[in-house]
Amino acid sequence: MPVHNADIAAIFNDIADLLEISDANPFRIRAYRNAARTVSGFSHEFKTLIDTGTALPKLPGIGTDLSAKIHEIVTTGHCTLLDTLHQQVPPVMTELLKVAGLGTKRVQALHSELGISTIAQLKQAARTGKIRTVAGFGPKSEQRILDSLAALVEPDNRFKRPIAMQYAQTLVDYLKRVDGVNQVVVAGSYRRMQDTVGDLDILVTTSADTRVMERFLAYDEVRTVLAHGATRSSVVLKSGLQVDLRMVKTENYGAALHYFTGSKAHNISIRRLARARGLKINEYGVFRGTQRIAGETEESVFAAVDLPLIPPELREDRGEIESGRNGTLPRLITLTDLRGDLHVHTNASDGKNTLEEMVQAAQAQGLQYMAITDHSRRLTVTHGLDVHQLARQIDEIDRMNTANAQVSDFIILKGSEVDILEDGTLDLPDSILQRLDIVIVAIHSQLSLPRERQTERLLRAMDNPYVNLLAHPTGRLMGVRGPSEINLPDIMRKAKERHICLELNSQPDRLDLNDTLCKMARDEGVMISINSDAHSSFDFANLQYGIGQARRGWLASENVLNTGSIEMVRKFLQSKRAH
Ligand code: DGT
Ligand code: CA
Ligand code: CA
Repeated sequence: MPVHNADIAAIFNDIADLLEISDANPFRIRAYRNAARTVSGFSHEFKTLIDTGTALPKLPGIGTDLSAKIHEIVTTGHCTLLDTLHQQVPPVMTELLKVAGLGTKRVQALHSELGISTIAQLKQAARTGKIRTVAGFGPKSEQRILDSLAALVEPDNRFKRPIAMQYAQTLVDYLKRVDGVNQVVVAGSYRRMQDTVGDLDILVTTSADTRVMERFLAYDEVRTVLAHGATRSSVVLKSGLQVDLRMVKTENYGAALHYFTGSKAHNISIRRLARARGLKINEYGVFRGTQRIAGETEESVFAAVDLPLIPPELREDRGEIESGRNGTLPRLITLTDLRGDLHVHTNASDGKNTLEEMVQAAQAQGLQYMAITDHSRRLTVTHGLDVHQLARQIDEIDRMNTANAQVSDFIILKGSEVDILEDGTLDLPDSILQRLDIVIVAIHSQLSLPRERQTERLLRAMDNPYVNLLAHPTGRLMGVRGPSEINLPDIMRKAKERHICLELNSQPDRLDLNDTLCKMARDEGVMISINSDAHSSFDFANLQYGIGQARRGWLASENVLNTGSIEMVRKFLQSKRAH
């Protein structure tokens, strides 16, 4: 039974839940919650690292103890601490703790008095006036419970891309090993590179005598079989991820792939085009009357409605059909187009690796240059650099570049990720900013100011003559908080006017700017920079997620600053100082 990062994260979350119920030290509880988040957002499978004998990465909040636990979980499938906690703590009513106003003591009281252990039972008891009969509760607290039950948001069951990828790749490898299986492809939102997926839609082509359906249902990660047929089945994996598998004939492959790649909105528009030509499109092919005229390849389906192949990332009915017809589809950026990374941290602030280690990792990623942009001092949680520390780093980078020049062409740019203070001024003085090659600015506090004030704050920061790049412009953190309220058209106008790049931050729970905002920036002629925001040498792998989002945002290589040579990048960065 393979152990995925998400399984490790689930165990850490369970530990945190149980510690919470037993009133453990809040710091310890938070350590497990943070570790769960870090593990599930990490771009490499721990199992693979351990199986290949790779040293576990240094990750924020994961010290020796948690590393040992990860090792234990991956190699044994269990965590002794969790097993012990399960024995010590009474049967858990963790889901009740999610109801605002219910702490451990009250949950236990409700359990012992009324036998309540689920949200459904709680709701029933509150509705029928039973809660108020328990000592310590009254009609008022009963009403409060009903109110917070109403406010409980449905859990978001979508899976972030890196996690979906880990489940998908293991399953695809498994299916490919089954006799008689030819092609295996994951369609749906997964193929369209969406930042989250609701479920996996897998298509397989096979020879006649394959037992792939049986093997699929027997996959050891399957928890529940929802539907089981000769050519299509649906299951839920132990992780909660649903997977639909469809067997398609080779001759129908293109039509099926197009249909199940979606999006639904795109499919509807394509079918409308077909109808206008007297054709009918479904998952088996393109038909004129009863005659099938296309469907073996996706190209043939598009060609039947006079379109070139539209890349899956664009299939959202956001203008791709018109562009295809006019011959103006963009040549979408690819990972290998990136020549550098302009947002990287080291252990001088909250990164985990040294400058040298980050240089090695960037070169291993195939990059030719990288900007070191540690945090400024305001962000105390990140051990930001003050003027003197930054000055020392600048000297160190100068020395390294000189030494490197003997052995390689790799260039380190001197930079900083400077905090934008609440009034829009910057956390470092111009005297030090002018010594840098690149100045990134970003908001890390007061993310929920009113729209007008937040916009003013950003615009003022962007007026500083040294600013080159606005990092993670909207501040969204998937599953944690939405985007800040800002007037993006105003920000984009200012960016263009002041030669400031907007970032597409590639951390998989940021992906900020998102797809539609990337497209908007492109249409406005604003330069984008796709950066890893690496905090460890493993994080250059984030760039693949940024590229997925960039492609959904219609970006071509020429829209992205760090596809250029170091000379072009320097020219862009310096162009604003000449103004
Ligand atoms: P998800 O799973 O919520 O992340 O999003 P999708 O796009 O993967 O949606 P899903 O799994 O419900 O369906 C996969 C594809 O199948 C979808 O993108 C388009 C196609 N499809 C599903 N239902 C319909 C439908 O009612 N009409 C059409 N034309 N296509 C559909
Ligand atoms: Ca899907
Ligand atoms: Ca589906």
